Amino acid sequence: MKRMLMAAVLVSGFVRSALGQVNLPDGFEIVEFAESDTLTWSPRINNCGEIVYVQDRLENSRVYLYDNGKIARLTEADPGRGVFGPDINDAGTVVWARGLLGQPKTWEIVMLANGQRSMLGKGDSPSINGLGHMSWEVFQSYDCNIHNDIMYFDGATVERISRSELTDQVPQINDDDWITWGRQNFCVNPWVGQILLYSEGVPVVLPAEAAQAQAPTINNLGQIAWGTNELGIELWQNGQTRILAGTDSGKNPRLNNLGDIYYIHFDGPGGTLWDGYLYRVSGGAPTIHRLTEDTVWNIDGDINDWVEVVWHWTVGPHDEHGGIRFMRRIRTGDAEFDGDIDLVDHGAFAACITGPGRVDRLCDCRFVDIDCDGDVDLHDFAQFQNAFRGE
Ligand SMILES: [Ca+2]
Ligand SMILES: [Ca+2]
Ligand SMILES: [Ca+2]
Ligand SMILES: [Ca+2]
Repeated sequence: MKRMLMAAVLVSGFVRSALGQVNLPDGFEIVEFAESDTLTWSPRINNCGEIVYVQDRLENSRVYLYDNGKIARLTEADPGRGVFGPDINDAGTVVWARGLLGQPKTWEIVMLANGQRSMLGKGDSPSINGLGHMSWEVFQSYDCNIHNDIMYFDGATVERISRSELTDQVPQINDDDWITWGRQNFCVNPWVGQILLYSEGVPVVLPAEAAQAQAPTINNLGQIAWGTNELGIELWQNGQTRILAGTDSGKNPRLNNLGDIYYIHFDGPGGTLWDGYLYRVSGGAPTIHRLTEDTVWNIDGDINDWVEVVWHWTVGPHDEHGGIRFMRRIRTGDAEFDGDIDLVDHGAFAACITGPGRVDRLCDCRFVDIDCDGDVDLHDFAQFQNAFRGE
Protein backbone atom coordinates (compact mmCIF):
# COMPACT_ATOMS: atom_id res chain seq x y z
CA MET A 1 0.00 0.00 0.00
CA LYS A 2 1.24 3.43 -0.82
CA ARG A 3 2.13 5.35 2.29
CA MET A 4 2.18 8.78 0.75
CA LEU A 5 -0.47 11.23 1.81
CA MET A 6 -2.25 13.14 -0.88
CA ALA A 7 -2.49 16.86 -0.59
CA ALA A 8 -5.09 18.94 -2.33
CA VAL A 9 -4.78 19.21 -6.08
CA LEU A 10 -2.90 22.34 -6.79
CA VAL A 11 -3.99 25.29 -8.80
CA SER A 12 -0.85 26.68 -10.31
CA GLY A 13 -0.65 30.40 -10.77
CA PHE A 14 1.40 32.16 -13.35
CA VAL A 15 4.24 34.32 -12.16
CA ARG A 16 2.72 37.70 -11.60
CA SER A 17 5.82 39.85 -11.51
CA ALA A 18 6.78 42.06 -14.39
CA LEU A 19 9.77 40.34 -15.88
CA GLY A 20 11.52 43.13 -17.75
CA GLN A 21 14.74 41.75 -19.16
CA VAL A 22 13.67 38.18 -18.86
CA ASN A 23 14.50 36.17 -21.93
CA LEU A 24 12.79 32.79 -21.64
CA PRO A 25 13.55 30.29 -24.38
CA ASP A 26 10.71 29.94 -26.90
CA GLY A 27 8.04 27.42 -25.96
CA PHE A 28 8.47 27.68 -22.18
CA GLU A 29 6.43 29.27 -19.42
CA ILE A 30 6.96 29.70 -15.69
CA VAL A 31 4.41 28.46 -13.15
CA GLU A 32 4.61 28.73 -9.38
CA PHE A 33 3.53 26.40 -6.58
CA ALA A 34 4.21 25.53 -2.95
CA GLU A 35 4.31 29.12 -1.75
CA SER A 36 4.70 29.15 2.02
CA ASP A 37 5.62 31.34 4.98
CA THR A 38 8.01 28.79 6.47
CA LEU A 39 10.64 27.94 3.87
CA THR A 40 10.32 25.95 0.67
CA TRP A 41 13.65 24.70 -0.62
CA SER A 42 15.88 22.19 -2.32
CA PRO A 43 13.90 21.26 -5.47
CA ARG A 44 15.12 18.48 -7.80
CA ILE A 45 13.46 17.41 -11.07
CA ASN A 46 13.58 14.25 -13.19
CA ASN A 47 12.80 13.74 -16.88
CA CYS A 48 9.17 12.89 -16.07
CA GLY A 49 8.74 16.42 -14.75
CA GLU A 50 8.41 15.11 -11.20
CA ILE A 51 9.80 17.54 -8.64
CA VAL A 52 10.80 16.75 -5.07
CA TYR A 53 11.33 19.53 -2.55
CA VAL A 54 11.28 20.26 1.16
CA GLN A 55 8.91 22.50 3.04
CA ASP A 56 9.09 23.95 6.56
CA ARG A 57 12.00 24.67 8.88
CA LEU A 58 14.45 21.88 9.36
CA GLU A 59 13.22 20.72 12.76
CA ASN A 60 9.78 20.09 11.27
CA SER A 61 10.42 19.72 7.55
CA ARG A 62 8.76 17.30 5.13
CA VAL A 63 9.42 16.03 1.61
CA TYR A 64 6.87 16.71 -1.13
CA LEU A 65 6.45 15.40 -4.66
CA TYR A 66 4.97 17.51 -7.45
CA ASP A 67 3.76 15.53 -10.47
CA ASN A 68 2.05 17.30 -13.38
CA GLY A 69 0.10 19.68 -11.15
CA LYS A 70 -0.55 17.41 -8.16
CA ILE A 71 1.36 17.62 -4.90
CA ALA A 72 1.80 14.63 -2.56
CA ARG A 73 3.48 14.73 0.81
CA LEU A 74 5.96 11.86 1.16
CA THR A 75 6.88 12.16 4.84
CA GLU A 76 4.99 12.83 8.03
CA ALA A 77 5.90 15.58 10.47
CA ASP A 78 8.34 14.25 13.04
CA PRO A 79 8.88 17.08 15.54
CA GLY A 80 12.54 17.73 16.17
CA ARG A 81 13.66 15.56 13.29
CA GLY A 82 13.78 17.17 9.90
CA VAL A 83 14.26 15.98 6.34
CA PHE A 84 16.47 17.63 3.76
CA GLY A 85 18.28 17.33 0.45
CA PRO A 86 15.88 15.11 -1.55
CA ASP A 87 16.67 13.74 -5.01
CA ILE A 88 14.61 11.72 -7.54
CA ASN A 89 15.47 9.59 -10.57
CA ASP A 90 13.42 8.78 -13.68
CA ALA A 91 12.07 5.57 -12.11
CA GLY A 92 10.49 7.77 -9.44
CA THR A 93 12.76 6.54 -6.65
CA VAL A 94 13.13 9.32 -4.09
CA VAL A 95 15.95 9.63 -1.58
CA TRP A 96 16.49 12.15 1.21
CA ALA A 97 18.29 12.67 4.50
CA ARG A 98 16.68 13.00 7.90
CA GLY A 99 17.96 13.80 11.35
CA LEU A 100 18.10 16.22 14.24
CA LEU A 101 18.83 19.88 13.63
CA GLY A 102 22.49 20.66 14.31
CA GLN A 103 23.36 17.03 15.11
CA PRO A 104 24.86 15.62 11.91
CA LYS A 105 25.83 12.33 13.59
CA THR A 106 22.09 11.54 13.67
CA TRP A 107 21.60 12.12 9.95
CA GLU A 108 20.66 9.11 7.85
CA ILE A 109 19.67 8.32 4.27
CA VAL A 110 16.11 7.24 3.47
CA MET A 111 15.00 5.76 0.13
CA LEU A 112 11.40 5.49 -1.10
CA ALA A 113 11.01 3.09 -4.03
CA ASN A 114 7.74 1.48 -5.21
CA GLY A 115 6.02 2.63 -2.02
CA GLN A 116 8.64 0.90 0.17
CA ARG A 117 10.87 2.87 2.48
CA SER A 118 14.36 1.74 3.46
CA MET A 119 17.20 3.12 5.53
CA LEU A 120 20.55 3.04 3.77
CA GLY A 121 22.83 4.18 6.57
CA LYS A 122 24.31 7.35 8.05
CA GLY A 123 24.68 10.39 5.84
CA ASP A 124 23.23 13.39 4.07
CA SER A 125 23.24 15.11 0.65
CA PRO A 126 22.24 12.01 -1.33
CA SER A 127 22.41 11.99 -5.14
CA ILE A 128 20.70 9.17 -7.11
CA ASN A 129 21.30 8.07 -10.71
CA GLY A 130 19.12 6.25 -13.23
CA LEU A 131 20.17 2.83 -11.90
CA GLY A 132 19.27 3.68 -8.30
CA HIS A 133 22.96 3.96 -7.40
CA MET A 134 23.85 6.81 -5.10
CA SER A 135 26.49 8.94 -3.50
CA TRP A 136 26.28 10.84 -0.21
CA GLU A 137 28.42 12.28 2.55
CA VAL A 138 28.81 11.11 6.16
CA PHE A 139 29.80 13.56 8.86
CA GLN A 140 32.81 12.55 11.00
CA SER A 141 34.00 15.60 12.93
CA TYR A 142 34.82 19.25 12.49
CA ASP A 143 37.45 21.85 13.33
CA CYS A 144 37.83 24.74 10.91
CA ASN A 145 36.81 22.14 8.30
CA ILE A 146 33.89 19.73 8.29
CA HIS A 147 35.27 16.23 7.83
CA ASN A 148 32.89 14.15 5.74
CA ASP A 149 33.46 10.74 4.23
CA ILE A 150 32.17 10.39 0.66
CA MET A 151 30.18 7.20 0.07
CA TYR A 152 29.13 5.18 -2.98
CA PHE A 153 26.06 2.93 -2.95
CA ASP A 154 25.85 0.43 -5.85
CA GLY A 155 22.28 -0.59 -5.07
CA ALA A 156 23.35 -3.29 -2.59
CA THR A 157 26.31 -2.16 -0.49
CA VAL A 158 27.76 1.12 0.73
CA GLU A 159 31.46 1.80 0.23
CA ARG A 160 33.57 4.71 1.44
CA ILE A 161 35.49 6.23 -1.47
CA SER A 162 37.08 9.23 0.23
CA ARG A 163 38.15 10.52 3.63
CA SER A 164 40.18 13.68 4.13
CA GLU A 165 41.09 16.31 6.72
CA LEU A 166 39.47 18.98 4.55
CA THR A 167 35.79 19.73 3.83
CA ASP A 168 34.48 17.19 1.32
CA GLN A 169 30.87 17.80 0.43
CA VAL A 170 27.82 17.42 -1.81
CA PRO A 171 28.81 14.50 -4.06
CA GLN A 172 26.90 14.00 -7.33
CA ILE A 173 26.67 10.76 -9.32
CA ASN A 174 25.96 10.08 -13.02
CA ASP A 175 24.65 6.93 -14.73
CA ASP A 176 28.19 5.59 -15.25
CA ASP A 177 28.73 5.77 -11.47
CA TRP A 178 31.16 8.65 -11.83
CA ILE A 179 31.05 10.66 -8.62
CA THR A 180 32.19 14.27 -8.28
CA TRP A 181 32.32 16.53 -5.23
CA GLY A 182 33.91 19.67 -3.85
CA ARG A 183 36.82 19.67 -1.41
CA GLN A 184 37.38 22.95 0.38
CA ASN A 185 39.93 24.07 2.94
CA PHE A 186 38.39 26.62 5.28
CA CYS A 187 41.41 26.57 7.62
CA VAL A 188 43.20 29.04 5.34
CA ASN A 189 42.15 32.58 4.53
CA PRO A 190 40.98 33.04 1.83
CA TRP A 191 39.60 29.53 1.63
CA VAL A 192 40.49 27.34 -1.33
CA GLY A 193 38.48 24.66 -3.10
CA GLN A 194 39.04 21.83 -5.57
CA ILE A 195 36.78 19.51 -7.55
CA LEU A 196 37.30 15.75 -7.34
CA LEU A 197 36.20 12.96 -9.65
CA TYR A 198 35.95 9.30 -8.71
CA SER A 199 35.59 7.21 -11.86
CA GLU A 200 38.33 4.57 -11.86
CA GLY A 201 38.73 3.48 -8.28
CA VAL A 202 40.63 6.46 -6.94
CA PRO A 203 39.62 10.14 -6.61
CA VAL A 204 41.51 12.58 -8.81
CA VAL A 205 41.58 16.39 -8.67
CA LEU A 206 40.24 18.04 -11.82
CA PRO A 207 42.19 20.91 -13.36
CA ALA A 208 40.58 24.23 -12.46
CA GLU A 209 41.60 27.80 -13.02
CA ALA A 210 39.62 29.04 -10.05
CA ALA A 211 41.11 28.95 -6.57
CA GLN A 212 37.65 28.64 -5.05
CA ALA A 213 35.99 25.89 -7.07
CA GLN A 214 32.86 24.53 -5.42
CA ALA A 215 29.55 22.67 -5.80
CA PRO A 216 30.10 20.54 -8.93
CA THR A 217 27.39 18.95 -11.09
CA ILE A 218 27.80 15.99 -13.48
CA ASN A 219 25.91 14.52 -16.45
CA ASN A 220 25.93 11.38 -18.58
CA LEU A 221 28.14 12.98 -21.24
CA GLY A 222 30.88 12.95 -18.62
CA GLN A 223 30.77 16.73 -18.27
CA ILE A 224 31.36 18.28 -14.87
CA ALA A 225 30.61 21.95 -14.15
CA TRP A 226 31.16 24.02 -11.02
CA GLY A 227 30.91 27.52 -9.72
CA THR A 228 33.83 29.70 -8.79
CA ASN A 229 34.00 32.86 -6.79
CA GLU A 230 35.71 34.89 -9.45
CA LEU A 231 35.49 33.45 -12.96
CA GLY A 232 32.01 32.16 -13.71
CA ILE A 233 31.11 28.56 -14.48
CA GLU A 234 33.94 26.16 -15.31
CA LEU A 235 33.21 23.07 -17.43
CA TRP A 236 35.42 19.97 -17.51
CA GLN A 237 35.20 17.28 -20.19
CA ASN A 238 37.75 14.72 -21.44
CA GLY A 239 40.54 16.14 -19.32
CA GLN A 240 40.04 19.76 -20.40
CA THR A 241 38.58 22.59 -18.34
CA ARG A 242 37.22 25.80 -19.83
CA ILE A 243 35.31 28.81 -18.58
CA LEU A 244 31.86 29.24 -20.13
CA ALA A 245 31.78 32.67 -21.73
CA GLY A 246 29.10 34.96 -20.38
CA THR A 247 28.55 33.16 -17.08
CA ASP A 248 30.59 35.71 -15.09
CA SER A 249 30.29 35.05 -11.35
CA GLY A 250 27.59 32.44 -11.96
CA LYS A 251 27.21 29.92 -9.17
CA ASN A 252 25.66 26.60 -8.21
CA PRO A 253 25.32 25.17 -11.72
CA ARG A 254 23.16 22.13 -12.56
CA LEU A 255 23.76 20.21 -15.79
CA ASN A 256 21.28 18.18 -17.81
CA ASN A 257 22.38 15.36 -20.11
CA LEU A 258 22.48 17.67 -23.13
CA GLY A 259 25.00 20.05 -21.59
CA ASP A 260 22.49 22.77 -20.70
CA ILE A 261 23.10 24.44 -17.34
CA TYR A 262 20.87 26.20 -14.85
CA TYR A 263 22.81 28.56 -12.60
CA ILE A 264 22.27 31.58 -10.44
CA HIS A 265 23.81 35.01 -10.64
CA PHE A 266 23.90 38.03 -8.35
CA ASP A 267 22.00 40.84 -10.10
CA GLY A 268 20.12 43.94 -9.22
CA PRO A 269 20.90 47.13 -7.35
CA GLY A 270 23.99 46.78 -5.23
CA GLY A 271 24.26 43.13 -6.15
CA THR A 272 21.51 42.29 -3.69
CA LEU A 273 19.37 40.01 -5.80
CA TRP A 274 19.90 36.53 -7.14
CA ASP A 275 18.40 35.58 -10.48
CA GLY A 276 18.11 32.30 -12.33
CA TYR A 277 19.89 31.80 -15.67
CA LEU A 278 19.97 29.12 -18.33
CA TYR A 279 23.11 28.41 -20.35
CA ARG A 280 21.65 26.49 -23.28
CA VAL A 281 23.55 24.49 -25.88
CA SER A 282 20.73 22.13 -26.95
CA GLY A 283 19.07 24.88 -29.01
CA GLY A 284 22.13 25.28 -31.27
CA ALA A 285 24.88 27.80 -30.55
CA PRO A 286 25.26 28.50 -26.81
CA THR A 287 22.75 31.08 -25.60
CA ILE A 288 22.22 32.60 -22.19
CA HIS A 289 18.67 33.13 -20.99
CA ARG A 290 17.83 35.23 -17.99
CA LEU A 291 14.85 33.49 -16.37
CA THR A 292 13.92 36.02 -13.69
CA GLU A 293 14.10 39.68 -12.88
CA ASP A 294 12.10 40.76 -9.88
CA THR A 295 12.43 41.74 -6.26
CA VAL A 296 12.75 38.25 -4.77
CA TRP A 297 15.77 35.96 -4.59
CA ASN A 298 15.70 33.20 -7.20
CA ILE A 299 18.10 30.54 -6.04
CA ASP A 300 19.21 26.94 -6.27
CA GLY A 301 17.44 24.61 -8.62
CA ASP A 302 17.69 21.81 -11.14
CA ILE A 303 17.19 21.08 -14.86
CA ASN A 304 16.03 18.03 -16.83
CA ASP A 305 16.63 16.79 -20.37
CA TRP A 306 13.48 18.54 -21.65
CA VAL A 307 15.24 21.75 -20.56
CA GLU A 308 12.60 22.23 -17.90
CA VAL A 309 14.04 24.10 -14.92
CA VAL A 310 12.89 24.26 -11.32
CA TRP A 311 14.20 26.50 -8.56
CA HIS A 312 13.10 28.00 -5.29
CA TRP A 313 12.60 31.64 -4.48
CA THR A 314 12.48 33.55 -1.27
CA VAL A 315 11.61 37.13 -0.39
CA GLY A 316 15.12 37.66 0.90
CA PRO A 317 17.94 36.19 2.97
CA HIS A 318 16.18 36.72 6.28
CA ASP A 319 12.64 36.01 5.15
CA GLU A 320 11.22 32.50 5.10
CA HIS A 321 8.42 33.35 2.69
CA GLY A 322 8.96 31.72 -0.69
CA GLY A 323 8.07 28.89 -3.01
CA ILE A 324 8.91 26.94 -6.15
CA ARG A 325 9.12 28.23 -9.71
CA PHE A 326 8.96 25.81 -12.60
CA MET A 327 9.87 26.70 -16.17
CA ARG A 328 8.01 24.06 -18.13
CA ARG A 329 7.14 23.33 -21.75
CA ILE A 330 4.05 25.09 -23.08
CA ARG A 331 1.64 22.37 -24.21
CA THR A 332 0.48 22.82 -27.78
CA GLY A 333 0.08 19.22 -28.90
CA ASP A 334 3.66 19.04 -30.19
CA ALA A 335 4.67 15.88 -28.34
CA GLU A 336 8.39 15.93 -29.15
CA PHE A 337 8.96 19.66 -29.59
CA ASP A 338 10.24 19.65 -33.13
CA GLY A 339 8.11 22.69 -33.92
CA ASP A 340 5.18 21.09 -35.74
CA ILE A 341 2.00 19.19 -34.89
CA ASP A 342 1.87 16.34 -37.36
CA LEU A 343 1.21 12.60 -37.66
CA VAL A 344 4.13 11.77 -35.37
CA ASP A 345 2.48 13.83 -32.66
CA HIS A 346 -0.84 12.20 -33.50
CA GLY A 347 0.74 8.79 -32.91
CA ALA A 348 2.19 9.96 -29.61
CA PHE A 349 -1.20 11.28 -28.59
CA ALA A 350 -2.92 7.99 -29.42
CA ALA A 351 -0.33 6.08 -27.38
CA CYS A 352 -0.92 8.35 -24.38
CA ILE A 353 -4.75 8.28 -24.16
CA THR A 354 -5.85 7.54 -20.58
CA GLY A 355 -9.51 8.46 -20.54
CA PRO A 356 -10.80 11.06 -18.07
CA GLY A 357 -9.46 11.16 -14.50
CA ARG A 358 -6.04 12.01 -13.10
CA VAL A 359 -3.21 9.55 -13.74
CA ASP A 360 0.03 9.69 -11.74
CA ARG A 361 3.36 9.48 -13.53
CA LEU A 362 2.17 10.49 -16.98
CA CYS A 363 5.85 11.20 -17.58
CA ASP A 364 6.41 12.20 -21.24
CA CYS A 365 2.66 11.85 -21.89
CA ARG A 366 2.19 14.94 -19.75
CA PHE A 367 2.99 17.02 -22.82
CA VAL A 368 -0.26 15.94 -24.51
CA ASP A 369 -2.26 16.57 -21.35
CA ILE A 370 -2.92 19.88 -23.05
CA ASP A 371 -5.47 21.18 -20.53
CA CYS A 372 -3.17 20.24 -17.62
CA ASP A 373 -5.80 18.35 -15.60
CA GLY A 374 -3.76 15.16 -15.18
CA ASP A 375 -5.26 12.96 -17.89
CA VAL A 376 -5.12 12.56 -21.66
CA ASP A 377 -8.74 12.44 -22.74
CA LEU A 378 -11.20 13.78 -25.31
CA HIS A 379 -10.90 17.33 -24.01
CA ASP A 380 -7.21 17.20 -24.76
CA PHE A 381 -7.94 15.60 -28.12
CA ALA A 382 -10.29 18.41 -29.10
CA GLN A 383 -7.51 20.92 -28.49
CA PHE A 384 -5.08 18.70 -30.32
CA GLN A 385 -7.34 18.54 -33.36
CA ASN A 386 -7.64 22.31 -33.47
CA ALA A 387 -3.85 22.59 -33.59
CA PHE A 388 -3.29 19.66 -35.96
CA ARG A 389 -1.82 20.62 -39.33
CA GLY A 390 -1.59 17.18 -40.90
CA GLU A 391 1.35 16.11 -43.09
CA1 LIG B 1 5.96 17.53 -33.50
CA1 LIG C 1 7.32 16.46 -36.91
CA1 LIG D 1 -9.61 15.60 -18.48
CA1 LIG E 1 -6.11 16.49 -19.77
